[in-house]
Amino acid sequence: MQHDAWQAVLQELETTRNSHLRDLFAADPRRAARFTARAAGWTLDYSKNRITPRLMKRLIALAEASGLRAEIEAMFTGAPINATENRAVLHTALRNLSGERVVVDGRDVMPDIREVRARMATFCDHVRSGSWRGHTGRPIRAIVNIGIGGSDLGPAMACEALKPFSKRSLRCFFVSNVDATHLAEVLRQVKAEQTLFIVASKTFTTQETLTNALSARDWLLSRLGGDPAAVARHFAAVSTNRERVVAFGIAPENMFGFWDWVGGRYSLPSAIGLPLMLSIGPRNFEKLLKGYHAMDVHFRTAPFERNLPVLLGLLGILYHNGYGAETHAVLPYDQYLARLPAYLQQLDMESNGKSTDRQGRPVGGTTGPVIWGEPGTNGQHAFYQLIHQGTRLIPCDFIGFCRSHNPLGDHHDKLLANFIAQSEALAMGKTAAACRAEGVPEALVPHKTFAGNRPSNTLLADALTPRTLGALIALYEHKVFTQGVVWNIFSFDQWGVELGKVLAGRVLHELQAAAEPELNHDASTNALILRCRGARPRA
Ligand code: G6Q
Repeated sequence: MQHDAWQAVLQELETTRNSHLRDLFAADPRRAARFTARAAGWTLDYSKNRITPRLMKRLIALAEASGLRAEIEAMFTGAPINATENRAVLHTALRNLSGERVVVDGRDVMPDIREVRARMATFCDHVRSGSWRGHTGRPIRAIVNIGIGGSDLGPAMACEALKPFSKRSLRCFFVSNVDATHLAEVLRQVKAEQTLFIVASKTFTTQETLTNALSARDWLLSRLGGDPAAVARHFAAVSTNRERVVAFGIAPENMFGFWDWVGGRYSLPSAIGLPLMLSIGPRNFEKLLKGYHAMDVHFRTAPFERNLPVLLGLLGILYHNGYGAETHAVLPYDQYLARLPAYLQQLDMESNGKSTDRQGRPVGGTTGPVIWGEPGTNGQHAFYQLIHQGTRLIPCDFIGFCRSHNPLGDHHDKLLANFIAQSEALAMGKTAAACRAEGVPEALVPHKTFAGNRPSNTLLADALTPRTLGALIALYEHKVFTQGVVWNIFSFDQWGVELGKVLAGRVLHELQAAAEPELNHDASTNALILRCRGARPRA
């Protein structure tokens, strides 16, 4: 981290370390307004953080000293900022609705993006209207996306989030795990003649995805009379690797491409979003892109003092590096966002789970936090105890909506009441004096006292829509980017994922070898391989 600017943050932090949020609110009637910012349909209230105006100034100065402004421009304009893979990072071009050119290696990438999106829209219209027929002449009723990681989590999360906008007669399923149970349980719920498989893989080399895709193809052919021509009516592919898609047997006209400058975990607005477009329709998909774009423009142009991604990024750094917080909880108060924590887990932890800086040296402090969470109010009856009264500091993001898609009785008022009350309780706590005033027996006072001063952000929008979802995802993408810049790490590679892929290939070979293999791993790994070989069914 930029040393002097960070030291200035730490110095200022010492002056506020002993201030309680109760006192900070009492001392400044304008605090909530002062620490509220808005963009792209979202309001961020960050007043329940351990901050003062002076501390925020120092944090903003840290962002400036880290060169964030120039880094943002470098990303948006296609500089090869994914340096270890020598690639541009242009997920923002996928939702660039401004009409501006985006040039990579001397070529404007926007016409290609628009061309693929138009083909996706035509394909989706055919499938949704029923004019696309399966091999036996029946319309499609089930979409099964086969992909993993970045080729799964985004569309899976977004299909769930935007269910109210979906075509209910077209059900979407997601198969990611190489564990056959995942595929088998999905196949039990669909009919071959009415199912469309989307094989989603940027590289088209991923073991899990190809294994599932081959098994799905066998299943389909076994049910449709074995005619290989059926594959063309029931399989589409999303990939950057045309050759391998064709080698798999998927017709090129059913392939939707994207580019190496789209990282897997940033790929939802690319063709990887095909299952989502099938589910919610091209017009709603366009609205999702508008939401992304609105947040992109905000990130690129708003002063850091009012810039939502920058603020969230800096506040995270305050807790992780200034207070030693290890984790960060994401708490959506909307059942449709049930998969958001898992999605953000990958986005954040795969991007910033790095211990080497951009110069190849060990990083000075800690980087990417552990991201976790569950939808409210379920979490309240499970792990919130630890957030309220445990020994760890856990910064939280509360995410909620003023209106519900299911306005049933007073459910939504109750949901919102919990949403609001939890951040209040975390910040204000409950004093021993308040317990005594309520007549709590003296022996129980320590147990019923809440220290409070536990920080949180509140993110609020009118309703969960394609637009607000797009803006929310972009908000977190750019938060992660901001932190990566300040930590001086590369956020867009994932060498840790690659190593696992290579090692699994070697062990697989040893598990399947007919003759007893010579094992040269550590003793534990050797023993595990032998144990599993011993339990294999004999041929
Ligand atoms: C994402 C990662 C990783 C990737 C999967 C699937 O940023 O790179 O999660 O998305 O490993 O890769 P393919 O799309 O190439 O199958």
